[in-house]
Amino acid sequence: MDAPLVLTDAKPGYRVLTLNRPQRLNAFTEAMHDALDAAISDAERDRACGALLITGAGRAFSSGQDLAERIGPDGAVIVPGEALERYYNPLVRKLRDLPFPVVAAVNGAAAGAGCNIALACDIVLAARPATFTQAFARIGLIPDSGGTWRLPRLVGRARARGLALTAEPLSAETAESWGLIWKCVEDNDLLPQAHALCARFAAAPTHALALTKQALDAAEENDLAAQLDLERRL
Ligand code: T3D
Repeated sequence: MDAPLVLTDAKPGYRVLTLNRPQRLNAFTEAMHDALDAAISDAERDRACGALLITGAGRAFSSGQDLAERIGPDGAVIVPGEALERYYNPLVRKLRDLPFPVVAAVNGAAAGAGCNIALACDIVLAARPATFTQAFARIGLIPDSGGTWRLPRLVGRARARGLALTAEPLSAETAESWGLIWKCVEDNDLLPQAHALCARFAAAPTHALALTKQALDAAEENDLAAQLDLERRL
């Protein structure tokens, strides 16, 4: 029997989802998208779930879209126009809308959509050897999965352009110093720290954390007056 494409582990108060195609650096296939979507929906339905931890099996977090799935019979690369709307965009929206915090434990390379999915999580912890790469420019694409929206907001115009236009990998240490991620930690500390955070969130008032996520997301668009109103309302 084939191994599950996403491993689910239910811990007290939170769930761990592990992208599980290590031989392809956890590249996303349509089947892995379906498995991840189902696992996230299960977590969302579980009233006892107060946080989600997402990580990758093996030496990478995710290398983005599985490029082998995009090679047509004549060897040409096909990028179906609907792929983003069908898989990546719903995933990003779903992560943002979850009513509890999502922690990404980036254990190794996070490239292409794999990078932007990690950055769509609420808290990004990365192991020191991890890298963040907007790999798109190398293969004639533009950053997707929210990259063009999120990067300038996280690291500013100059760094966003540098990352997106050069497709150079960024070390976890620099990612932390630029404010792209929450923390870079030693390799051995990554999962223990990610679990500790999720356990802390699971013990916290979940609804308040959900509304905090909502307010911080709205702040990306609101002026101060609108944000003060929103804070009062929430
Ligand atoms: O079509 C749509 O749906 C549009 C959406 C697009 C979203 C995207 O994500 S586009 C961007 C796709 N991703 C990339 O372009 C990244 C490709 N991978 C890499 O640049 C490198 O693999 C890494 C920097 C991530 C890691 O490099 P390294 O040297 O540590 O590992 P490697 O040797 O390159 O990879 C190991 C194996 O994984 C290798 O296979 P092999 O030779 O052992 O049989 C490699 O081909 C495979 N692999 C890595 N990434 C992918 C992949 N196979 C398929 N798709 C991948 N994305």
